[in-house]
Amino acid sequence: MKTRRMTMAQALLAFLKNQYVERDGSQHRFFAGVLGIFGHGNVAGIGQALGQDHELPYILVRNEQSAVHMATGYAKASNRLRAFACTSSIGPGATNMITGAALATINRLPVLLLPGDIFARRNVAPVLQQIESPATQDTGVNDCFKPVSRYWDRIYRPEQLITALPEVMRVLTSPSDCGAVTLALPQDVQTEAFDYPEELFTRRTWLIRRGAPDRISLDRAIAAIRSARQPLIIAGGGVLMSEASPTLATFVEKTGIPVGETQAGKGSLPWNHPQCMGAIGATGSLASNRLAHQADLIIGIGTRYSDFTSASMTAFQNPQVKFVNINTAEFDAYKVGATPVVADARTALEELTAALGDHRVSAEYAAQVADLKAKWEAEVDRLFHLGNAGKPAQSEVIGAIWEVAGERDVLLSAAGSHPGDLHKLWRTRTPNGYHMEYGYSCMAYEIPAAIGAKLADPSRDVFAFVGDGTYLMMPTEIATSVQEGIKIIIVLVDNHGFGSIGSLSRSLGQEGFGTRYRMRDAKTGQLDGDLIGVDFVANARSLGAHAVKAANLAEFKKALEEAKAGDRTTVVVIETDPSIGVPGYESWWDVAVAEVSEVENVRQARALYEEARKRERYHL
Ligand SMILES: Cc1ncc(C[n+]2csc(CCOP(=O)(O)OP(=O)(O)O)c2C)c(N)n1
Ligand SMILES: [Mg+2]
Repeated sequence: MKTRRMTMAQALLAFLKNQYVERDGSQHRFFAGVLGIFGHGNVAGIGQALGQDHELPYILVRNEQSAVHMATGYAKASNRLRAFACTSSIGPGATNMITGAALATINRLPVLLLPGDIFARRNVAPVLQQIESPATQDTGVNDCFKPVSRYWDRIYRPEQLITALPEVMRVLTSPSDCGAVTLALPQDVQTEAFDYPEELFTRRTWLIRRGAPDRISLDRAIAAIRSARQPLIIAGGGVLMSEASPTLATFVEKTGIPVGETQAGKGSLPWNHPQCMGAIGATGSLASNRLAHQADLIIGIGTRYSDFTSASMTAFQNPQVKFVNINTAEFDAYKVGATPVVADARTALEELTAALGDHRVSAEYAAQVADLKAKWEAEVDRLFHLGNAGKPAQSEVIGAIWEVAGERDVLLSAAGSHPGDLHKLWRTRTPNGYHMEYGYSCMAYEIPAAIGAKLADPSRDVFAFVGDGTYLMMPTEIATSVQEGIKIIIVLVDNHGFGSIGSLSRSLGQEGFGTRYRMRDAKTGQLDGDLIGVDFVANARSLGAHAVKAANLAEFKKALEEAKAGDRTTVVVIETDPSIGVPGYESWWDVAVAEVSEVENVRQARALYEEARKRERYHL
């Protein structure tokens, strides 16, 4: 057997750069590079290997958590066909990645995490940053990655890499098991040499399967669709990951079945497609939510049925409602007592289209769908142009971005009050033009993920929509975007605190306690003094961005146009009036209210809550 003598870290990178994927006949390299920060736990191993071979580019970031977000944003924008690896030192560098790992796994997106680990040799323990256990020497902080990873391994001996790496690739390229993969790399083992088989470094291509549905499941799905009077499709992220948008459009044009979109599935159809009813669920449109309430058949495609999608199990009120779920993951296909169709979205839709022939929904149902669509678009137009005197409403800010954004531009966000507003209002023009991380809804995803999305497709402008809270949590990857010359456009909506959690708190009778960015008042002892008033423009400039504050919508649009025309990362700050929210549309989200309280408002909120919960249903 021909072998090559290399350190474990050198062998790992030599393997990664030779991994390719194939879907629909085209092949390309899977790993775009390595993101990270060096410390004593990886500098001599992975750091040395990256330094001597530059084939896989290395990007130095500011925070390990944001390295993972950047990688995840990249993978999402690449429909899981490409990924990054992330390297960290041991201890805090490693544990900084745990939030990112959870986010990637929840969203079923591939990232490879390579945290450094304590000495396998043990004789010098406890080493710097080692957590000790009196019960065992076989534990460390990297064990915390286990519940947030789809595959987890620790490489105690250099040869263990040979059997671990195929598992790593199987999971990262799996349409059903995809998520974060963690290989914990003890700092001494990274540097140890071994005679690796040459075969480990030959080019290997992983087929991204398009699984076909089995005949019996498909027949049952066809029968369910044929007998349904008011069917509704829920398009989830799986539609986009499968690149099934054109197939879905053909299917719904032929059958007339309307489509509601989840956060991850938004943009499955262009906004102005006649069957596109917009967002569904707790942050859904009136059109989708009305149709969901009455539907006798829900066809869930690539959806996890999160509580935002099911409106905490209140969305589907027809006593006869049935479900058909098309999903690559058996786990999701079986949810809500559905007829499971375990298959790739595009393949299943092609087969359904062929099998259904000229089957169409009734003229009466088609008329209701068209009417709801027209009313909903009029509502979006209204919210885009409220003509609010004083500070603009957030819906007007969204409208202004939409009017400036080009056909293929990307709107990206994750947490705050705007994900709900954007889910309802953003008019997605092209697949992947709406990039919302709403599995983990993690503040601080936005800026690094926007860099990742831009890296995935530099031909599209990426607008990262962030609240003042999110910005203050992690603005620092702006420096990375400047370092790499990767332009992103950051829209910073300043409403002086947590608009989202503030209004949630008020709806629970709690008066927004602890959600405003105000000084502690000496008299009251509470955070109800003057506004803190952070200078966001100065902050963004200090990190290297071009930054402006817009006083009104006209200035805001001008600043966005300049940002689009320019080549520098730009932050555009605008203050909004938090008192003008986007309404809810016959939907609900279950957040439990205190059962007993001294406060009358809380008691009232609890009474309403108990009433609303009565609509929650089991679908078995
Ligand atoms: C990392 C993280 N911490 C806490 C939360 C809970 N949370 C959701 S939205 C929000 C407030 C966000 O404030 P901001 O970015 O200003 O947006 P706004 O709500 O004002 O629109 C918080 C604290 C979260 N989603 N992520
Ligand atoms: Mg805010």
